[in-house]
Amino acid sequence: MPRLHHITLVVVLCSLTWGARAEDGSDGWLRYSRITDQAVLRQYQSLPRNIVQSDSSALGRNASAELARGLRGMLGGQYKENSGRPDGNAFVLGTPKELHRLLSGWKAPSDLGPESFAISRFDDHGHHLWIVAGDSQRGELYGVFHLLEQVAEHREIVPDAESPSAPIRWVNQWDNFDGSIERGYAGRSIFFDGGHVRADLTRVSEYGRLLASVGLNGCTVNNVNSDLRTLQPEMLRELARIADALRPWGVRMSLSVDLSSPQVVGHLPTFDPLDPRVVAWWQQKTDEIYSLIPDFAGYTVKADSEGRLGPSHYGRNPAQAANVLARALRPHHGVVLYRGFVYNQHLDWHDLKADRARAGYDNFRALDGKFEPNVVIQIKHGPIDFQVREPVSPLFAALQHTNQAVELQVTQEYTGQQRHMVFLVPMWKTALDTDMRAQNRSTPVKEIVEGKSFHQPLGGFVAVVNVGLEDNWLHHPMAMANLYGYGKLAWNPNVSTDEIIDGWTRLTFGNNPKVVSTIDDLQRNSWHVYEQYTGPLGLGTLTDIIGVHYGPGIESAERNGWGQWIRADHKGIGMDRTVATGTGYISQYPPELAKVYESLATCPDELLLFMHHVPYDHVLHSGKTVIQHVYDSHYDGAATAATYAPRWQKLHGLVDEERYDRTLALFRYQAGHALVWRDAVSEWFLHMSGIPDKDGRVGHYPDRIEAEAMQSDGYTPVNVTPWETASGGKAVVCNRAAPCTLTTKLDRPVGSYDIAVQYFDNHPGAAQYEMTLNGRNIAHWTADDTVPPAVVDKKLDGHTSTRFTVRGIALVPGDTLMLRGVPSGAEPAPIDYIEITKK
Ligand code: GCW
Repeated sequence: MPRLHHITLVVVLCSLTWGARAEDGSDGWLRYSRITDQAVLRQYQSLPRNIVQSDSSALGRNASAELARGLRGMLGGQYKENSGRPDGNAFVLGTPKELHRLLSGWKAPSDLGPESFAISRFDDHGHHLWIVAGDSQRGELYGVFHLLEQVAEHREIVPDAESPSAPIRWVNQWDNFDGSIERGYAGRSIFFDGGHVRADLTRVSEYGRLLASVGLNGCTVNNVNSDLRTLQPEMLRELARIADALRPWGVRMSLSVDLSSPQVVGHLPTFDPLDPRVVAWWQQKTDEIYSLIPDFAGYTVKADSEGRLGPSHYGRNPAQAANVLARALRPHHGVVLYRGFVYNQHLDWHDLKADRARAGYDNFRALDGKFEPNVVIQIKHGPIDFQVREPVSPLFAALQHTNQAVELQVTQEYTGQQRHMVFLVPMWKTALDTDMRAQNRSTPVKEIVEGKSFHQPLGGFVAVVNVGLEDNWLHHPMAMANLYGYGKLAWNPNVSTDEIIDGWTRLTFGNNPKVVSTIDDLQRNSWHVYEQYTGPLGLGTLTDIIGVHYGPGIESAERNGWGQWIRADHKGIGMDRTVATGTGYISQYPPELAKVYESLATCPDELLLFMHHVPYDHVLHSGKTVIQHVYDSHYDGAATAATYAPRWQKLHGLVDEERYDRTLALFRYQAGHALVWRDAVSEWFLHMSGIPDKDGRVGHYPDRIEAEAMQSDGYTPVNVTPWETASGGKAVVCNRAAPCTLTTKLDRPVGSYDIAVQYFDNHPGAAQYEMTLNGRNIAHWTADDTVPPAVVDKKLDGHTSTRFTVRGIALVPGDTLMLRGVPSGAEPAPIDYIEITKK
C-alpha cells in the first residue's frame, strides 16, 4: 500500500475510534453523545457559541466548562468561554449580583430561592442572550445541567426555573478506610485504600459531577459503622483532600463519627455527652475540622445500634448526644444527621409482644422537640431495614417538632445486589406518597421530610449509594437509574416515575424510540417482579438475613434476636402487629392510617403479613388464598424475569456492544437466579403448610434430572443447607483433583431442546464444566462469576446457586448426556440438577 494511503487510513481509523469512545458506563447519564439527526440539530443551530461566566469561583468555572463540554459533545463545534461583557450572542451564567454587574437592564426573578436556578432569554444591545441565573454558584451549575439534559433528550430549550424541595439532598457511602465497602457491590472504595485516602481522587471528582448533575449536595464518605480513627488529626488532613475534590461540584463532605471518639481519639476518661470535657472536646474537634474544611457539612451518627456505642452507655438519650455535636457545628453552619436506626438486636423470639418495627418510634417519640435546630433525624423509609416491601416508618408522623430526613438505599442490599435489575423509584415513591394522616390531615411522607407538614426549617433526603471503583459505578448497567432517580426525587419528589425512567434511559442509551420504550418498560415493572419472587404480601425479602442478604434463606429470619421474624408455623404465617391481639405496633400510626392496617378487611394485601398473622388459607382481597398467592407470585415473577433477556435481545445493534453484552449476561443470570428463589420459597411453603399448589407446579419438575440420580464417576452427593436452596435438598460435588462425570440416558421424543444445568458458582474458584451429547461436546463454561458479589462464599446455597443453559439441542430417544466437572481450588464443580425443556 502506498505510504500516503496508509497515513490516510490511520487518520480515518483514529478519528473513528476517537468518535466512538468505549461505553464502559463510566459517564453514567452524562454521555453527551453527538447528535446526528439533522432535524434535531436544527432546533439548536441558533444557540450561541459564546459562554460568559460572570464570576470566577471554582464552582462557577466548572459550570461554564461543563456547558461547553456538553454542547461541544452533543452539537460539535467550538465554544468560547470568557468573563467580560457579552459582545455577541451568548450564554451568560451567574448569580443575580454578578449578572447585574454585566447587564444592568436585566431583572432577577423574584423567587430565586436557595440553590435554585432560572433560565431566561434577554436581549442586550442587539445580542441574544440565554441567561442561566443561580441563587448561588451551585444553582448555576444545576441550571447548566438542566439545560444540557434538555439537549441530550432532544427537547427544545425554553425559559424555565426550578428550586429544590429541601436543603438536605445527601448520599451516604459505607466505605471503610481499608478500601472495602459495607454492602457495596461494585468493587472497592473510590475514596480509601490500605487505611488511607487514595492518592488519586479522579473518580471522586467524577462522582461529585454525577451527584451535582441531579442536584445532590452532600456526601458522607465513610461508613456509618465509623472507623475509630476518623477524627484523628492525621486522618482529618487526608479527608480534607476528598472535600477538595467534591467542592467544585457543590457537594459538601460530611463524616460519620463514633460517639466514643472523645475517649478513643481524645483520650478522655469518658464519652458521656453531658460531661463538660466531652462537650469541650467536640467543640475543639469541630473547630479543627472547619480549619481544614471550611464548607464541612456535618456529622452523621449511628449510635446505640448494632453494636455501636452511644449515649445509652451513660443513661443519656439521643437528643442529649446529638445536641452536643450540633452546638459545636452550629457556628460553622454544620448539621447533625442522627440516625433513627436504633434497635435492640437481642430481642426475645419467644415474646410475642416483642417487635423490632416498634423501635424507632419507641426510642425517639418522647424526644420530639428536644433537638437543636441543626439536628436532623435520619429515618429509614420502613421500620425494619430496606426490605423489598415495608410500610413507612410511623416515626415520620410522630416527630412534629424535629427535623427529619428519609433514608433510602440505592445500593441494592436486600433487592438483588445489582445482579438483579430492580428499579427502586416506584418503591420510593410508594413510601414518599404515603399519606400518614397526622393530625387527621394530608401529611404525605415527602411533605413531612421537606419540612412542609410541620413547618420545620431543615430536612430532606439521604440515600446510601455505595458506588465502587468498577467502571460503571454500580455494576449493573441498569442500576444507575436508581442513583439518577434518587437525585431527581430528592430535588422534586413529585416528578413521576415515567418521567424519571424516560429521562434516564434517553441520557444513558440514546433516544431511539424502540430502545427507550423497551428499557423503560423493563425497568418500570422490575421492583414488582422482584417482590413477586422474593417476598410477597409484606413478608420482607425472604433472604438469609443473618448473612449476605442476597439469595433465599427463609428460616434465617426466625428464632434469633434480630426481629425480622415472619412467625411461620404449620398453620399460619405473619407478624401480628395489631393493637387488638399483637405487638401494638399499628397504634404508632396516626389513627386514620392505624385503622386501615388494624382491620383485615382494609389492610392492603401487599402489607398483610407485615401487619397480621393469618392461616395459609386466608382469602386475600384478590380472591386468592395466601398460600396460592405465594405460589403464583413466585411463578409469575420468575416467568417475567425470564423475558428480560429475550426482550433485551431485540435491541441488538441499537445499543453499543459493551453494555449490550454485559446487560444480556446479567439478565440471563437473573432469569436463572429467579428460579432458585421461586423454587426455594415455594418448596418451603409447601413443606410448611402442607397445602399443594392447585396448579400442581410446586414439587413437580417433570423435565428435571437430579444430579444425585445420574450415574457418577467421582461425584458424591451432599446435603445442601438450607435444604430448599437445592432441588431435593441435595447436590453433588467432585472432591478429588481429577475431573468427575455424571452420565444419563435420555428418552426424549425427537425435537429441539434447551438443556439447563443448575450448579453452584462459589467464590473464589473457577471450576470448569463441559457437556457432551453422545460423546460430542455441546457446551463448555467456567464458573467464575462473583455471586454473591465480592463476598467469599464457599457454601452451596441460595447465593451461589446459578444456571447455565445451552439452547436448541436436537435430541432423539436413547441419547447419552454427560457432564464433566473440573474442580478448581475451593470449588468442587458442584451440580444440582439438569433440566431439559422442549423449545
Ligand atoms: O441494612 C443494615 C445493614 C448493615 C448496616 C445497617 C445500618 C452499615 O445490613 O450493614 O450497617 O443496616 O444501616 O446501619
